[in-house]
Amino acid sequence: FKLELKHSRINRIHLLCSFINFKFLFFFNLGVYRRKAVRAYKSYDFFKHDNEEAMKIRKQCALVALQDVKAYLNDEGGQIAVFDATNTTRERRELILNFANDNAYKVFFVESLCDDPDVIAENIMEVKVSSPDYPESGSDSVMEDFLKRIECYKVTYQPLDPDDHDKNLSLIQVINVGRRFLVNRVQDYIQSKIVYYLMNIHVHSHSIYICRHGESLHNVEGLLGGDSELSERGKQFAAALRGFIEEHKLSDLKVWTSQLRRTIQTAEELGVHYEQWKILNEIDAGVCEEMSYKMIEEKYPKEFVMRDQNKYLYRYPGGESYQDLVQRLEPVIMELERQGNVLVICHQAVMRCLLAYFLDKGADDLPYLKCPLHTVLKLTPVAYGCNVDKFDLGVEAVNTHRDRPLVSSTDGMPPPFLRRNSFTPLSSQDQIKRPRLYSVGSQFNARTSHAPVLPSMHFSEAPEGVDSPQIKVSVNTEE
Ligand SMILES: *[C@@H]1O[C@H](CO)[C@@H](O)[C@H](O)[C@H]1NC(C)=O
Ligand SMILES: CC(=O)N[C@H]1CO[C@H](CO)[C@@H](O)[C@@H]1O
Repeated sequence: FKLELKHSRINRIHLLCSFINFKFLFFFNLGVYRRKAVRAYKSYDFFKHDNEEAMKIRKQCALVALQDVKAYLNDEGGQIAVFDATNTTRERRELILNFANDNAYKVFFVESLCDDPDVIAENIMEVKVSSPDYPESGSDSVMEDFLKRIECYKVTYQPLDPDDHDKNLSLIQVINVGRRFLVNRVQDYIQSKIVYYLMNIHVHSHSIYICRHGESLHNVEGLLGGDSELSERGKQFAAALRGFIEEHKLSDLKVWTSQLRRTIQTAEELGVHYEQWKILNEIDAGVCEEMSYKMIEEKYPKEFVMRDQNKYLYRYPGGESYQDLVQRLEPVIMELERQGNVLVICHQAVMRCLLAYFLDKGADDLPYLKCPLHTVLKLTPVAYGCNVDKFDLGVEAVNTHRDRPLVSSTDGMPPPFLRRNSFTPLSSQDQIKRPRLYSVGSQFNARTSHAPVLPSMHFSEAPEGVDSPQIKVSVNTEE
């Protein structure tokens, strides 16, 4: 039967898609709509199929979400929408297929099947204890509540049937958290890409350690790029990093570097095996390589201003932009998702991109993330995000961070010409997984006046010992 363990995977796919921005993507999580409609989630009672009011609310939530999907895809340039719900009946799938058919959208189903009790228990602990449904409960009661919730789903659940009834659908079944996969009728590039991600992303706990190389001679002189060697303090950092690895007992650790001397020299000190990746090399500053910011400002004043205007999209003449870098790093990110514990010794711009991926930062913030020298970040992906621990190894280094400039230089002036790359912004502001509720008094109201409305539902405080909460529903349906 089905378990909601897809969340952590889908979350990661969402991250990756929006990160490498091969398409826009928005996330419609029915749980979020439901939580919005039902402010206080009480217990598994809500998920009983014979809880009629609750059933109505869930259906209604689905219709509202589909409406939002439509607005997103038709009017906002969206290209992929993830409709994330436990609608586990043929009837509900039919509803979605008809909706897609009416609007000429393609549908790809992702189903996570899980019948191994150990996997289920582990998953509940990992994924659900940090779920917004259970903000404060202890883990025992969460386990119990969620197991009951699974029983509720089981009553109505009809799995996809790729051998017969659903043989014409495009779908992937992920069986027991990735032990097996069943893939049916993949129609296009995006779908095959999604299959590829699903087959590679795992949900075992692991940590990714990221740091920059030790301070280099170019760092000391304030020069960009190049391929200089470590400074004395840089070498001290490399030694400190060795101590760090020993102290944290990171014995099964994989170490990756770029193919530039400063990262390799740092890794050499560690006395462990390491791999060099060319695609981890620092952003290519083109004609500005081995120049200081001051030199660039004097020699290429226009370039200097353009970079400040949009540091993410700006591409150095003959070099790269942050956007290029993000594209270049996709294989590294995929491999980081596949691996266990990894230490990545890289560079400032590269580290910013990797951080932005794991911390879900947009194009605006990415080029300004603080990644000081001689500091190790430990990233531990969890179901609903990523934990970050920061370790300053206590070896001094120059500061290579340049803050976001205040936008005063262009006061009243038309902004100078911006040289554009092929234009695909990283991610829209509005990408967070929350319902948009167009139907509730927004600008889309007029156009979608037939749109369903999210019901509002009030619980009167249930007295102690009363099993199911009193539910008052005001549902405005057109059924
Ligand atoms: C699958 O598609 C074929 C050809 O379009 C059609 O004849 C058949 O009825 C479909 N099968 C199902 C189970 O929908
Ligand atoms: C568990 C659940 O929500 N089941 C519902 C899925 O969708 C169908 C059709 O809309 C409903 O009838 C089920 O109750």
